[in-house]
Amino acid sequence: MEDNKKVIFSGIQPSGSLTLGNYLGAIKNWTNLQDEYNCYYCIVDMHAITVPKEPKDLRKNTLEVLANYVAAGLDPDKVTLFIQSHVSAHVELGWVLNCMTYYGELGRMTQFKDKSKKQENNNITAGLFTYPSLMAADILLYQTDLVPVGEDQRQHLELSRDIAIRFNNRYSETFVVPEPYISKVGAKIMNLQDPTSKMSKSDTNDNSYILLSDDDDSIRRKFKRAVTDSLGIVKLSDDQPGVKNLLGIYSKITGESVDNLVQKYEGKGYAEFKEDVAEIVVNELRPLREKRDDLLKNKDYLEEIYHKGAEKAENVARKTLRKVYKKVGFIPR
Ligand code: AQP
Repeated sequence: MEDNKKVIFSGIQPSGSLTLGNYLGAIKNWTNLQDEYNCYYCIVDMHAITVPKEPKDLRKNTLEVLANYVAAGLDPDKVTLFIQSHVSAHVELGWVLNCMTYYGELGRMTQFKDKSKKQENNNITAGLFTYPSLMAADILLYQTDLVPVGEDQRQHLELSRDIAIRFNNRYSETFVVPEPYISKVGAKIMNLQDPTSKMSKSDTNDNSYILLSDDDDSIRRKFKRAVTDSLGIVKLSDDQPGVKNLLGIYSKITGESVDNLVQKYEGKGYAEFKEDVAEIVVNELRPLREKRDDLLKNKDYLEEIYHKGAEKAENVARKTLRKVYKKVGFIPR
């Protein structure tokens, strides 16, 4: 890895099959960064257990996320691909940062508020509450300059920055303070049934999301059912969140500007527009799905990738952790 390159860190939870939101908001952007930056892309399995998970599903989803990373074009020889639970420095730094994060800050996180509402019997775990300080540890361990995430993660990243600044002020310069790297188009892909909330892999309504594992016909069916409005005009307006979302998806995949798309669909109804969006998504996801399925047949290769990734990540993470332990006053072993 070259030292003069800026460092990028990002990750995805193996909390289910990945969605078009994870792909367009995260992975697709990551592939464009791998030559210019020193990139760490993690599968954050420890974050995934902040809400209960079946062990066998977690194992399956973890390998699937890795296969999706590689299928989407991330080159394991250029970037560091690894599983969070393989590098114990994440929880170790996570604990130290927990002790520097305020209760009030964590309580203000909108993801915590949203996810805790969905928990049955009010069984909200401490892990869900302190998720952002573990996320701060993930990022700060690698002296990360830039964090490419979707708009939905901006608030967590702001908190990571605040924690880094607080630590640096209290103990002297230790962490690089990371900046968000959020692309404008496709920054937030919305739920197809309720376009005012984001598309999420843990949603219970199967029609609300497009999964990277969905077959062509399911994708077409879901777009056909996507909620729009009764105006019947394809234009970019906050009053038409469903149409706006479909325009964003179309534009993000093809690179065509939204203005061009609005012109193209002038005088045309939603049916044709939705069919076209569906075809674009089908053509984008089909090769990815096929490659992903091939990779999943080759478990040895996937294992080789995550072993090598953990080793590389561990070396860097330990160095930061040693520095942190010394600064807070822990006696070296
Ligand atoms: N709808 C989205 N639009 C754009 N980006 C998105 N991301 C997630 N959903 C969208 C981006 O994907 C990355 C990984 O997210 P994550 O899985 O770690 O957590 P998440 O944001 O909580 O994703 P989900 O799909 O909503 O998972 P669940 O349902 O388990 O909570 C991040 O970069 C995120 O911005």
